[in-house]
Amino acid sequence: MLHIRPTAPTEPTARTMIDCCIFDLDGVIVDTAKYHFLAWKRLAAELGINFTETDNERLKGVSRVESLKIVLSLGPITLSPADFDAALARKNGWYLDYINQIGPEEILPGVAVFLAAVRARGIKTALGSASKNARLILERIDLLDEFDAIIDGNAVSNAKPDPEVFLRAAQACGIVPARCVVFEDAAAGVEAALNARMKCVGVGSADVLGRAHTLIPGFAGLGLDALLARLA
Ligand code: B16
Ligand code: MG
Repeated sequence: MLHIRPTAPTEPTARTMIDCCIFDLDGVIVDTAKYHFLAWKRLAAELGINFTETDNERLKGVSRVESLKIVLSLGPITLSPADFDAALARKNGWYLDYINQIGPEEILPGVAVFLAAVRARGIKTALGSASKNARLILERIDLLDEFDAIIDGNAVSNAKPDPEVFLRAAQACGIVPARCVVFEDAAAGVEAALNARMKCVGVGSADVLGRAHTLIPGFAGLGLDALLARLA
C-alpha cells in the first residue's frame, strides 16, 4: 500500500497590491558609487580640489552634470562650457575603465534571488536609474534580461526627485503608479518615488531614507511575501 504523507497546508501568501517593482541601480543592485568616487577624485585632483568619501555621498542618485557642479562648488571653481563638457567626458572615461572590468560578482547580496522571486510571481521588473551607463552595467553583471523595462539617464529630462524616471518605468510596464514599489538608496530617489505616488522601500538607513514607506538593510535573506505584507 502506498503511503503518502499529507503535506502541510501552504501558508497563505500576502495579498499583494504590487504589480511592478522598480529598482534603482547604483546602491541597490550594484555598488558603483566606489567607482564614481575614484573617477571624481581623479578629476578633482586635476582641478586642485580635495574630494572626500563624505563629499561623494552628496553625489549618490544625482545626475552626472549635477555631480560635476557639486564637485566644482568644493573649489569653488568655474569652468567654461567647453571645459565643463570636457571634464564630464574625462570623468566618464575613467569611470568606464572600471565598469568594463566588473562582472556578476559585483551584484549586491541577495539581489539576484529577490529579482528571480519577483519575476516568478509574475510581478513586472523595471530599472529606474539616473545613470547613462545603466545598460552597460546591467550587461556587465548579466542582469540585462531580468527587466521588463529599463529607464535610465538617457531617457529622462528631469532628474530625481522629479518622478519622471519612475513614471516612465511604470508606463513602460503598463502598470499604474499606485501598484508600483520603488527600491532606492538615495534621498532624492525616495522623494521621486513619493512624488510618483508609488510605494518606496529605502535600501539603507533611516537617517537618509526616513521618508520611505519601509526600510531594508539590503536584499540578503529578504522574503518577498514578508516585504509585500509590510507595504500592504
Ligand atoms: P552616470 P542611480 C546614479 O545612479 C548614481 O547614484 C550617481 O552617483 C551618478 O552620478 C548618476 O547615476 C549618473 O551616472 O555618470 O553613469 O550617468 O543611483 O540613479 O542608479
Ligand atoms: Mg542609487
